Amino acid sequence: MRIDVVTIFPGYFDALELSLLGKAKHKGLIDVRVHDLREHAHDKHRTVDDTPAGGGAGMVMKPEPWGVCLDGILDSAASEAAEASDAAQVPDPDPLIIFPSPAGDVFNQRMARELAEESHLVFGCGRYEGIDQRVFDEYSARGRVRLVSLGDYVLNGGEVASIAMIEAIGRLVPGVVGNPQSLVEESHEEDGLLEYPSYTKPASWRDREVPPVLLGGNHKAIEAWRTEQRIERTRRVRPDLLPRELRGEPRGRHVAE
Ligand code: 6GU
Repeated sequence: MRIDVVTIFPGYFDALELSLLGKAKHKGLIDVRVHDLREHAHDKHRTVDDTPAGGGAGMVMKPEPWGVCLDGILDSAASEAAEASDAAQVPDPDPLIIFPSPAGDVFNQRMARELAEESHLVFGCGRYEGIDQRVFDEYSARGRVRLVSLGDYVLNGGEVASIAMIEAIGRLVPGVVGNPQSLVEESHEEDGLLEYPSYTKPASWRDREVPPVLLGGNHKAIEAWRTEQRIERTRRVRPDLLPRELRGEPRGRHVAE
């Protein structure tokens, strides 16, 4: 998977070198390319923002540097796809451009799974006052664009949101997570219940014991305990995630997400 990021703060994305995602980069499973938007601002001061048309507080990102930078990414994707199809490989579908925005569709595990199927994602990180609307209009007219939000709160820009999405998506790319079973057992996968609590050694720590069932070696009993814990935890903190048949409501269609 190729991932391009457009930002005025490339340093944020140094974090992608760490841990699993860094390994995936080095293994060539995920090809992350970070672009400094300012390098595409061609005036003396490398200006990327200006006052809002019609007045109001804050600044709006100017369309021209976005146009130059995104055109460059789309052109390079098209020429790499042409080379790849010359080499008799599958041609790349159009990249999907994602603009992190509190005004977007809310990101979740289902969206992460969908996006992990893409071969090329472009993250356009704006500051929260926003990017000139014509940038969205231009690239929506020419290809696929999505506005995606992390949830109902405000960040200063799209960088931290992009990193979160890249991590959630990247770990679903085959080969990135060593044991694929660990992807299945997690919260929000399969049945949509939260995870059970985990313990390790020592069996007693500060007079706090590992639940005896986990030390008893009865795998049926362990599985039953874990399921009960997942249901109770979900009921307590995220009742909205409980499947209908566990909600004490009339039985109906099973909704896992
Ligand atoms: Cl994706 N961007 C910004 N700037 N703020 C957010 C967000 C995204 N999601 C929640 N708040």
